Amino acid sequence: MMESSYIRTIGTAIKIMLKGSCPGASTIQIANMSLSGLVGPGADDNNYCGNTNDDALHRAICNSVAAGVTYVVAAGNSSGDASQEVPAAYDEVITVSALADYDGRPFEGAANTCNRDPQIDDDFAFFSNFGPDVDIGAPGVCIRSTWKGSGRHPNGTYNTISGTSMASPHVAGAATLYKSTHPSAFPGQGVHDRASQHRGQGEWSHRYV
Ligand SMILES: [Ca+2]
Ligand SMILES: [Ca+2]
Repeated sequence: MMESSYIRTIGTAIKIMLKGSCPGASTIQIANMSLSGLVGPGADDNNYCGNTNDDALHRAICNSVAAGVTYVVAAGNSSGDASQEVPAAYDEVITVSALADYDGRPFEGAANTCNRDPQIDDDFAFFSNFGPDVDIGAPGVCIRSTWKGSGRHPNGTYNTISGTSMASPHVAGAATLYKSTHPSAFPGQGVHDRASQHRGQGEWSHRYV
């Protein structure tokens, strides 16, 4: 969970990127944000992009989306409504909940692959945020990925963890593939809507679907 100072710092980083002072900024088309900050009701001032509640992060993301960058963000791991956390609450981003899938196949039955989380195959992750702000769900339980370096592995290693931070990169990858074959697709009318259309039958509006 982020503190407000970190949220402001990320907003500033996005603004710097937009100004072109970040190397390679002009080539960025998809951004994954595996992070969330609990801010409570009113986190999203809806179509006003943070201008009515002085939300610098929301303003920065809206400006970036307007410049053509698609944002894919973690819904958050508070087992609550995603509207309480940012950037998950913003309507301009693709918000991703987590589900468990241990075999890449539909229908429950595959065994838990990390034995740490009491989570049934093909079920909504117990820790995942939910609600109308969520656009899509993706695997986020027992996910093996790269991990920051420390101790015996100063240059980085691998780890298996669970969280919506592990789910959003799946969607960011899919959005990147879509963008690669639809280069003119814009975040609002293109990539975002395409992701929402393919979210399946679940509405992701309740704790479990
Ligand atoms: Ca919202
Ligand atoms: Ca499965």
